[in-house]
Amino acid sequence: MPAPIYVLNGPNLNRLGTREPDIYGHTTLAEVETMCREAAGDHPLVFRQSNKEFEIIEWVHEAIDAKAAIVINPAAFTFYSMAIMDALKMASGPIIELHISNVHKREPMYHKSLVSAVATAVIAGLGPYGYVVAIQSIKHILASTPA
Ligand code: DHK
Repeated sequence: MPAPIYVLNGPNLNRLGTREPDIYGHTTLAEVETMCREAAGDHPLVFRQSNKEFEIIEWVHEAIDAKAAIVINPAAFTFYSMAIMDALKMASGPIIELHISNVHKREPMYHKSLVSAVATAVIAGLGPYGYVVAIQSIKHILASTPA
């Protein structure tokens, strides 16, 4: 059984569906999780969200110990959490940084990600479908990486 893909979500993403729908749309986090599980197919998946930075860090450590791939939407932590960046630096597997919105089209405070420097790839602006692309990409990377 392959290591699960860890999909980790940061603060306020639990409010998807009603949170600034003009930016994030109307898809709820539960619906995003369903999309992720459908995209993962038989590949095991861990899907979590927290508003607490320390929890996300502990889940990154858990993924690292499982030698798992990580899809992470750090949300606002993207731009100032050196702690999450430092945790991700320890990962041996692929990391995809994901944003529902195109953060580069938004206010300047959304333009400098601390996570991008340690991510394998960045997906931003595809809406919730970006999670599907991220999981498909992780599966492709894992399939093309020698065991
Ligand atoms: C989600 C958030 O909560 C914001 O803080 C980020 C990201 C953008 C998103 O687009 O998924 O800046």
